[in-house]
Amino acid sequence: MDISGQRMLVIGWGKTGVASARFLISRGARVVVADEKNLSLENDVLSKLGEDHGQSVELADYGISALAQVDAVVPSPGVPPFHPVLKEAVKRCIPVISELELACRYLQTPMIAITGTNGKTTTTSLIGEILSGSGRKVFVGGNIGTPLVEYVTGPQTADCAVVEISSFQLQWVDQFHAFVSILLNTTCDHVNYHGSFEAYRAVKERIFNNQGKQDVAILNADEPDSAVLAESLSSPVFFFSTTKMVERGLYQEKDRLICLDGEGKQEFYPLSMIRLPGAHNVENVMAAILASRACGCSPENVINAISGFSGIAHRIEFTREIGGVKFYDDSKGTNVGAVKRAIETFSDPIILLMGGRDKDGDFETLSALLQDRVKALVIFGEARERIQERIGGIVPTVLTPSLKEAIAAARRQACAGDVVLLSPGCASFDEFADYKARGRFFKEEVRAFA
Ligand code: UMA
Repeated sequence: MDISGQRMLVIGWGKTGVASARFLISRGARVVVADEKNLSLENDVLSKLGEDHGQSVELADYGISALAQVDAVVPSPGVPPFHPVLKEAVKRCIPVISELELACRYLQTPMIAITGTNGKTTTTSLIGEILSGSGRKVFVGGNIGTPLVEYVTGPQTADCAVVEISSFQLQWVDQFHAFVSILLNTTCDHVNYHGSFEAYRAVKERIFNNQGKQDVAILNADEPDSAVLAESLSSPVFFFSTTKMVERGLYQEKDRLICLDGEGKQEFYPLSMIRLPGAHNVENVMAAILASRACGCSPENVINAISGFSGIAHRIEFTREIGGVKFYDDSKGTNVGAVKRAIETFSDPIILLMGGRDKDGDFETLSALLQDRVKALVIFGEARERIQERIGGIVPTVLTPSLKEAIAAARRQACAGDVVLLSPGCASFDEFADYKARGRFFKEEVRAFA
């Protein structure tokens, strides 16, 4: 793909937009930027970079007029597929290329791609740890933080790119290809963006696009649609399961994991090596083992890295114990599936903090679990009325406008032996810049308790 001299419209001036523009400029393209926020490119480093290449980054109005004389559009992941500018671009046959697709067209490093509703970040980080512990030079990025296009802008010196990929990033792909692709699970999420669960699931399955016999697909055998999906793939499929034996892949049997290569060879991994809490993390670890073994890492290196991995921030992260009450930050739990997994991790009574910006979550599917495990529910933020309608009152419920008040209310309700769990099941954007800022705020508040 030769983009030199092409006029490219970048929509969204966040992490992805800035990184995409930098890449496009470095390849000689002319960049036009539009964002729903008012932008000023004066003093912006990229305008300078553009000038160094004999041109400046232009600003366009945030509307269909931005498409004038544009050769292609690069939307940021947060821009939904039904956005009027994208719909119009499709109508006019102007190519729409996601940042991931753009990066893939120039990527010279083999890629391991990880998607799924939950567990992506843990699995991606763990694969990164195993590969670097095995002496490989690794780029770890994508939805986890650094866009892939940023890596592609540089000298591409890694042996392997381990890339967390969201459904948003898979929205506008075509030539995307990874030599190892993992689909961890799919439960209801981002319906307000994709339009339906089916559309969301179909986009997630693009993680296997363009795979062939020399590639590896990794699937969760405990997911209802995996067997049908496996039939449609051209790459060899490795399954993982915590509930049943699999012919090729990894499964849990009592206190160990058994790995079968499909040709009669077996390997064993002790469950005691896993320091992460919850059954869902056993799944994440199994997916990481399969991916690392596909890359040639030795079982010893795999076990060493897993034994040393204690998890990631804001993912059921222990924060503090005060007066016998344990506080956990699961701010990254932005959908109902993640809340379920977080609740299932604990056997102690839970005071659950949920709320934020609703993503059309199917909160009612939590009802039985709330009854079983949750002592009280504190609902906060923009989504509080909707959550109240769906599951309020199943257990004692308190509504508060903000997270700050929710934390104070949870503390009042808790007594020794309880767990206070922030697992919001919603996006953070009503009160915070992102889930990390929300998690940091929770931790600061809890650590400030007298
Ligand atoms: N914007 C528009 N119009 C829109 C939407 C956004 O103009 O319709 C503008 C905003 O004003 C802002 C910019 O676009 O200036 C933000 O773009 P973005 O929302 O795509 O976010 P980025 O900063 O580019 O970050 C993205 C991912 N964000 C989203 O997908 C929403 C980050 O994932 C990712 O880390 C980053 O790229 C690098 O790859 C975050 C996320 O919440 C963690 N992801 C979702 C999730 O995990 O559930 C998918």
